[in-house]
Amino acid sequence: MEKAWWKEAVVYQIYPRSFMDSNGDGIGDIAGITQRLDYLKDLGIDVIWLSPVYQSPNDDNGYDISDYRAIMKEFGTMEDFDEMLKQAHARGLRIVMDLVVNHTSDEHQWFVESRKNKENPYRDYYIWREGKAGDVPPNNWGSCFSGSAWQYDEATKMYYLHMFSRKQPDLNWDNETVREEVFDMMRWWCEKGIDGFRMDVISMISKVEGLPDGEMADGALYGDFGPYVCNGPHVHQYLKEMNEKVLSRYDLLTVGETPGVTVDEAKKYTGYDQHELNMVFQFEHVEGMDEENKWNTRPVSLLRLKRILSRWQTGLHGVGWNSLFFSNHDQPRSVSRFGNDSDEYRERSAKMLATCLHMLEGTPYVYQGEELGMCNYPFTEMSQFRDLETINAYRELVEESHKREPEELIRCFQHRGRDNARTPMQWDDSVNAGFTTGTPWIGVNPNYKSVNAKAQQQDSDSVFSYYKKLIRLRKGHDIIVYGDYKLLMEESPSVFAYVRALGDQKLLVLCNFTSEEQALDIPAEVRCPEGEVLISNYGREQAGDIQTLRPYEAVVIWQKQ
Ligand code: TEU
Ligand code: CA
Repeated sequence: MEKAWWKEAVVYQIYPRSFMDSNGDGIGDIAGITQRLDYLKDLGIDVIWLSPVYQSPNDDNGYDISDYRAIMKEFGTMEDFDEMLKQAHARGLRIVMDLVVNHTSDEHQWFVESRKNKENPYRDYYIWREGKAGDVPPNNWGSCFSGSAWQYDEATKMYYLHMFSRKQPDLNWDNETVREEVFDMMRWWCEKGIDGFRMDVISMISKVEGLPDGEMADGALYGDFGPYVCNGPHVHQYLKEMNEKVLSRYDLLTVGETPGVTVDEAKKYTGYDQHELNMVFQFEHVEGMDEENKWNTRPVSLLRLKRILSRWQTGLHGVGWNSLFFSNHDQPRSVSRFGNDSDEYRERSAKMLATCLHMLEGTPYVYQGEELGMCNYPFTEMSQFRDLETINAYRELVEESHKREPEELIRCFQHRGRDNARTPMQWDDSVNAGFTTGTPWIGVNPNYKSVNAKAQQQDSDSVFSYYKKLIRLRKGHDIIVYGDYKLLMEESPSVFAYVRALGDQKLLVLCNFTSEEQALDIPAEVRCPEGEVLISNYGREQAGDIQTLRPYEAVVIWQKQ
């Protein structure tokens, strides 16, 4: 398989608002990131993906951009950005920018013009339609953040489409001028020396012509836009164009965020012969468990997780490339969701999850604080939430439609809400976890006295030290990057076991996802009794013939014939 630096890299995602505040206003900023580059270097990661730092009115924390070539005031200046980029590069760290171009902010100059009148040269930059008789929106699509996907605009008495908030109007990618504007802006950042793009909801940029009504599920308030918006008719054409005009001209890491993607679609986005993107984020393993609605407290099914991840592993092997993640800024904390965040098992299960993920084929992504085993926040009331997805869902489901009970829904938010991932990074045990000297924009998790970076950097047995070791292993063992994958113990609801193979090497990965001891059932030909233990979260030193795994135990054994 062809080698590439972005296959060998580990990416670390920074959510700047919550990473490090350098000036005491309670909001993380770019100078704060620069201060902590040595921490990331110590961890051993290669690439930083920065969630958006562009000018924004912050309806959706920077995912609503009003100027793509300016830095958000709260985060600092373009000089701060240039300095951060320089300092990162000086340490051998690359910077990947978030590219949010399915939509802009409604405060972007393009939209300010577009809404003025129907003849405006920017009118066709966005998706405007007439309503149906009787103040009915053009179709029945619901936005991802509650309510209709259409907003009526008084000035021209027409509706504009917004798949996300009302302040995030969708760009019209069918307009060639829009595409050229986006490509221009991308080249501008590339010329600055950035190292790649994470492309926000890039699977949603091409809508089916005619914008047909979506199917209405039982009890749903809006129609399902999925088939008409995700992986739409021209998305691959537009990405090939982007690749030809921008991406292929620089040495970049590119990852598309692609809601609704299937393995077959992913082959088109990431296929080595397709000339679109390096890899995509798929969501089946984090969202696919939800039959109807993400607001539930259902536990994760390991069988299902294994089935999904294995399908992606084998599906893309040799054809395209996987990205590997259990958390990001839109997901709850991985140790709370897939592991066990009790005092007894938090560290053990955080290490197990990391092992399971980093030994798969693909590029691993570490979300800030995951390397410390940071947990979900104990939210109990609405005033603690900041995320518009959560706040809008409460308004729609409790206050307007009375479909849900307040306490029950808040329990679901506590379990699944995006704010779990957005509480401040826990640097040390001083006030506000060392994140800010001011008042943090969102509450600090009360467990920061025991869960923080400073303590873990000094402790060779910490989750942080374990991540360091995992990341280093990847650099010394090409089988971790390039080996193929086979699932073992397929029917076990408790153990995730797999074997990787490359030439005369074997890598056996054994993970117990439960708090009980589990018996193993590994075929003789893939057991590696003579192998070397590369890493273990119980300090296991000899491979031998392992018969059982202790609670949340993980072990990786490497053998060369
Ligand atoms: O997320 C896209 C997306 O699909 C999310 O709506 C995701 O499904 C949801 O957050 C899970 O509840 C991207 C960004 O990652 C997210 O932060 C933005 O809010 C969104 O796009 C709009 O830009
Ligand atoms: Ca600040």
